[in-house]
Amino acid sequence: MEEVQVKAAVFYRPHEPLAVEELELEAPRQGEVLVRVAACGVCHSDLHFIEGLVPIASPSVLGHEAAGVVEAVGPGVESVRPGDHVVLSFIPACGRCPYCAVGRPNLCTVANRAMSRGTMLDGTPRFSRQGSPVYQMGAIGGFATRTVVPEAGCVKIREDMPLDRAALLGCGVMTGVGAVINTARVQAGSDVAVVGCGGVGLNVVQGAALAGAGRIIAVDILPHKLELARQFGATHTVDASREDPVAAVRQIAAGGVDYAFEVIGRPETIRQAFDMTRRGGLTVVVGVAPAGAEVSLPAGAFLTEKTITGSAYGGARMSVDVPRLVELYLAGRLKLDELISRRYPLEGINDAFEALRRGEVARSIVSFL
Ligand code: CND
Ligand code: ZN
Repeated sequence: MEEVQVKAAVFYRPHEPLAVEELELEAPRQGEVLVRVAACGVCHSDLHFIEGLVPIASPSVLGHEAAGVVEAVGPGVESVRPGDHVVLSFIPACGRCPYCAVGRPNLCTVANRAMSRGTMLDGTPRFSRQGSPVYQMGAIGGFATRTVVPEAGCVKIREDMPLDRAALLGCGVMTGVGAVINTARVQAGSDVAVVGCGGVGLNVVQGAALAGAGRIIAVDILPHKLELARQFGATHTVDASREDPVAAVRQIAAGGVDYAFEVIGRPETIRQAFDMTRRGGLTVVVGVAPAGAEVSLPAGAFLTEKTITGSAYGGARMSVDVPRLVELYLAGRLKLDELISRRYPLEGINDAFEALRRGEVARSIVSFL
């Protein structure tokens, strides 16, 4: 197979609009898959790169929340074939490293190395422009008409699952619901607070509802996000622009919640989530903080046996979790339609990021359908 031409949104430098331009895409190598992208969600992690808060290889095709249709496979690919519908994983776990071996594929050494380099698993990207490499976010680079990904980054799904909604499973839904189910293992009847109710946080809210949590307290600074959080299962809301969220949560759930999730990525709100966690409870940091940021915690609180942990990709075991999420959606138990506030063509990508920055959307998607 020959190289193909694709149209993609390319990040060159922070604080500059992405450039929508033609790139060359190499044919899939051993263990790789060529995918026609159907849709790619616009996640705040990509905005962190654009805002210069988190470093990424450059130039790079952003986009890590995608689904599409397999068009061709490289040598040795066995699990998918042309025509298959797939959700793409930005942590294509190798299955052999120590983390994979102990059942923590979201921490896979090989996939995380590829992620930090912006390459495929062999250390090189498949996009190029006039002969120079163009890197790919999370071994995906989903803001492109087509991409090449590792076989391990393809999760086959039912063909009756709409591909635009399936794309959301690739990050926001997996990260949010997974933080509740896989990382925290929220118990039925327990109290949960969610600080930050955007595309990922709303999925923490619906994950808590799925887990049968008791009180689900949504915290945000935008009233329309709190309204959405109610639709997604929040039982209480706190507008942190009007009142102290820690005091408010501790009043609603006497002494604090069993589980508090931070889904913004700021030291202040991580501290708030910790402070609204009750004795013996668990604080889960989902938000990605700016490079170099530090959080300070009251050391005395450890005597109360509080735990604080991170959650990467919602503890995803993609081949198990994605089909489960698909079944929940098709059974009417997982909200995806309600997450898609807007659809943009690839040319509208910079408007989509601007809308995300302003807090206007739950999630928007770039649709190639
Ligand atoms: P999005 O911008 O949609 O949501 C953030 C929400 O936080 C918005 O609703 C804001 O109004 C709200 N907010 C902002 N400041 C405050 C505040 N001081 N108090 C309360 N609410 C506030 O972002 P997103 O949902 O796409 O992403 C959220 C974070 O999750 C972000 O840091 C992203 O990088 C991270 C993330 C993590 C992972 C992972 O694997 N852990 C995967 N994807 C995204
Ligand atoms: Zn994301």
